[in-house]
Amino acid sequence: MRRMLIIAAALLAASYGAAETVVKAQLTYAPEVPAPIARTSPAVVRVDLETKEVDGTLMEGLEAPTQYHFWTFNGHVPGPFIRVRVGDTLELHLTNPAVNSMAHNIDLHAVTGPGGGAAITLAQPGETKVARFKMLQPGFFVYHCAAPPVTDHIANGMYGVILVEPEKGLPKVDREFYVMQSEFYTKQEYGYEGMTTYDADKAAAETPTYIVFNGRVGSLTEGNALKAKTGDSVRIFFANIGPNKVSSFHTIGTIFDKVFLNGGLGENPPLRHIQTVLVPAGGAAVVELKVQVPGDYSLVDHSIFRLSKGAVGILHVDGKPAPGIYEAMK
Ligand SMILES: [Cu+2]
Repeated sequence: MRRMLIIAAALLAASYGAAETVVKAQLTYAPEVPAPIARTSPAVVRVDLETKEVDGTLMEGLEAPTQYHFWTFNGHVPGPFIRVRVGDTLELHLTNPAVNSMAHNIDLHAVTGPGGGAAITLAQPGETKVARFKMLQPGFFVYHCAAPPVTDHIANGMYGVILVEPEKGLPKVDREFYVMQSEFYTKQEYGYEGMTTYDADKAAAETPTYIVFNGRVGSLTEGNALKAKTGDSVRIFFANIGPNKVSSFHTIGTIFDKVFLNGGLGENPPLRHIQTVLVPAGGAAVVELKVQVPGDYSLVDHSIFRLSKGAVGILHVDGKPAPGIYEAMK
C-alpha cells in the first residue's frame, strides 16, 4: 500500500511537471549573438517580449537625424536574437503596454501551428499573452508581428530572428554576428532631416526609400563596423524580412567558406565556396568565412544600387599583411 502511494505521488509530480527545467533566454540585440547553448537536454525557455511603439533614428543627418515612428519588439529594430535548442519549449510572454495604439502578436517561423503563434498571441494594448511552442526542427528563422494589417506591422519594424540549434549544436567559431536586412517606406525623400511618415502606397508599389542592415543607415559602418582579426572564423546570421525585396547578400573581398542556404541547419551539408547568397523576404542564411587579409570588407546587397538606399556595412579586420595571398606588385 505504502509503495503504491509513493508511485502515485511520483506520477502526480511528473504530470505537474515537477522535473521541468525553466530557463530564461539570454536575448541580444544586433549585431550581438547570444552565447551557444551549453545544455544537452531540452528545457522550457522563457522569452519576455514587449511591443513598443517608439520614435527613433533611421539615419544620422548633417543638421538633424532622419527619424521614424517604429513599431518594435523590446524597443529595438530588429528585435532580439532568440537562441534555443531543438526539442526545447519556448515559453513566450508577449506584453503590449497600455500606452500603445495597436494590437500586436508574433509569428515565429520556427513554430509549428496556426500563424506560427500569431493565432494565440494577439495582445491588445494593456494585455499580456503567454504561449508555449515546441521547437520541432532546427534552423535559423525570422519572426515578425502579424497583427492586421501585417504589411504595416512588418514595414514599421516588428521583426527579429530565432536560432534553433541542432541537438549537437553548431561548430565553434571565433565570432558570430547578427545582421538583418529590411526596407522602410517614407513619404519624405531619402535623407530627409526630421520626423518621417510611413508611405503605404510606396510599400504597395515595392519602391523602398531605405534598404538597411540592422534597422538604420550606418548601423554597421565607421565606429559601428563589425570587428575581427586575421585568421578568425566568422559566422554571420543573416536574415531578410523584406517586406518586399529579395537580398543578394555578398561580402566584398571574401568568399563564403560555408553557406547554410535558407538557414537550414539539418543533416544537409552546407554549400561550399560561395560568392553571393540569395535570401528571400521572410528568409535567412547562415554564412561562415575566414578572414586572412587585414582591411575593410563591405557587407552589401549586390543589387548594387541599394548602396545608395543604405544597404552597406563593414567588417573591419585587423592583423598582419598577408603577401602571397594579396599583394601589390607594381
Ligand atoms: Cu505589431
